[in-house]
Amino acid sequence: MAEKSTDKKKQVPASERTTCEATRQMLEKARRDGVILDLDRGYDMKPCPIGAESACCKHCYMGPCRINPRDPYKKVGVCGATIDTISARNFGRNVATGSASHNDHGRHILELFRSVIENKTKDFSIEDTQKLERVATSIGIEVEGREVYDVAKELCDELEKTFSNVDGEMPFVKRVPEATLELWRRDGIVPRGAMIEVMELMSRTHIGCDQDYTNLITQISRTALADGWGGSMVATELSDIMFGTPSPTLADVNMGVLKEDHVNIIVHGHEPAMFEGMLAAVQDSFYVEEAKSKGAKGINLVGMCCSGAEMMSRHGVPHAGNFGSTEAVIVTGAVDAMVVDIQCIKQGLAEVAKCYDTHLITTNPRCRIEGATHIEFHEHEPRTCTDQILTKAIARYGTRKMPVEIPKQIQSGVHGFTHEYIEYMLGGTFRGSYSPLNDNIINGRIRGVAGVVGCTNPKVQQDSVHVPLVRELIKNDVLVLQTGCSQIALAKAGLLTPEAAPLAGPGLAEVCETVGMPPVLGLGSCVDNTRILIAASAMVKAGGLGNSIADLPAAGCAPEWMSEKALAIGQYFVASGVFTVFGVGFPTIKETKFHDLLFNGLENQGYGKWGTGKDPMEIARMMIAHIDKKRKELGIDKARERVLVDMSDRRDIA
Ligand code: SF4
Ligand code: MSK
Repeated sequence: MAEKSTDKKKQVPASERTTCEATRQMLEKARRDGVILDLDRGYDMKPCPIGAESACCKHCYMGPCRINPRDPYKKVGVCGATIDTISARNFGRNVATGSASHNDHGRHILELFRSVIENKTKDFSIEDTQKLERVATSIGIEVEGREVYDVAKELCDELEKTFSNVDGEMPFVKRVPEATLELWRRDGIVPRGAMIEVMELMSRTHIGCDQDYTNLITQISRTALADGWGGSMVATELSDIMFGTPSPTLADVNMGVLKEDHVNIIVHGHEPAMFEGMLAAVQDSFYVEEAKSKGAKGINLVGMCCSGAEMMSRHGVPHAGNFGSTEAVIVTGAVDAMVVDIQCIKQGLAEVAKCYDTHLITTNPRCRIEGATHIEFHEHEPRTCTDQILTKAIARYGTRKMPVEIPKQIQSGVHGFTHEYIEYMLGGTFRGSYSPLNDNIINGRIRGVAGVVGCTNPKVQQDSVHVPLVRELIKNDVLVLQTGCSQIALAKAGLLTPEAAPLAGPGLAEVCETVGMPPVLGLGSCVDNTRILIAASAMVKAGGLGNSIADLPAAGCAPEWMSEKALAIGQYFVASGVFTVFGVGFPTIKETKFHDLLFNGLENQGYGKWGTGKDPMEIARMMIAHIDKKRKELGIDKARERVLVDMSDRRDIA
């Protein structure tokens, strides 16, 4: 039986759990139906205060050992480990897991790429040969006068090293600006291969191994860089080559994309292949007719979370909501099947799906859930899986028992920006270049660039930090690049349209209006954060803004983060030179040397640094102050007043 809500006294208004109106409605309905969602579980959970600050260790069975967070240097673990060792090891293992997840994803995409070029997988192909050549050229592969197959084969062999190398440097490291790369070489943190970096970090964090936090941080950075400049970048680039590089496309977001009179299938997860397979299958006239024979007007395929963001960017597939809405959307009763692959798939979905008679279907052998139906997806025969899913979803539509209540909220926006498109949009077809962007930064129209990315977290009212933070940044002429669940939060709030340009400060608004672009550019899923890395490198290489990524007037933020992947992403941005602020909280104790290293010391060594804050205005202030500091160091600072978003601005876009 599904978990039932019993303690009504503890419940706060649903509007305190989320600022998303559709999700609020569904949370209220769930409560009426007696079903507990993650949004309530998250608020009701009282996290262990010692664990929250990473002041405990269970790396061996002499412990677990706890340190007093209020007096972290008073006590050590049974083995003598200090708080700095304990928190560095815990942080390192978080980063290792996050990096492993992205690298596993990237390696899987590489395997698919190899099987496509070897003609073993016939349902997918090389869609974008221009991108193939561009990526190959970027790592030194000769393309002139060669067959597509030859170039693809060499690229595949070369990118394999991203995972399997045990020495040398990863292939995509060739894209890193020289000064940044020199810093990594100086400190011995250039990633070799993902497998060895993750393995070495796990080994170094074993009891009685690396017990100097200043030494541990080098392997932590190296493992994180193996994610950003390794597996994640492989995933993004090869997905573009196989499924097409996104370009700006109009797409609808929020639960209003569900249709009562259609068979609704939601795809949620991170790998694009299964979603691509579903997209092809729902167009099969046989299944469309089957759906009609059950009284439906058609089949409605929508996405959620990151694979949803990726498919929205690439094909304009509608998107039903971010991580914080994946359980709530099932409460509509309108979801005939939710199909999942890997990462960020809450186990709680199985119980909620059972309550609302929705098929929850796992498709990947690396992610099965007790209580869900497993129908494995194989790239070489996608229809074996997708046809079964369609049959189940159509049958469920024909026998829908649950009342259907679909929130009306729906918002159009422009998605699908890439670093290639930014170059083209600002530089033109024949002289595509980042120089116009740099020029606008140097002349002060654009104050700087911010990446605002990452998850939602039920510890925080859903979307309540993402939206005001981004509004404050654009108001202060900071161009915002977005990915993942953060992008969906802003899309729901209506900021991913050119019509949002007036919400920006006068300089940024002028650039947006001239080019016809939104002040907030959506770049896709969490692996697509690598698009931000490449854009940052291109800005350095275009000239005028310093020699390394650390010189750029830029900052990053994951305001409502929750996953270990987010920590790996944060660390690869910091190690690449970016000031990166995390909301919600941070798993270190402020008074410790390890915390000081992350939040100050790394910057003194030439890297970026971490920051943390909870209030969106406070986070914006920190990011803008950093951007201004970099402008000053570059000698492009001008006296400028920071503009605060007022109430009338807040009401402009509901
Ligand atoms: Fe305790 Fe040391 Fe074992 Fe960790 S490794 S549990 S600090 S004894
Ligand atoms: S899905 S990692 S909740 S962005 Fe990539 Fe969203 Fe964060 Fe998962």
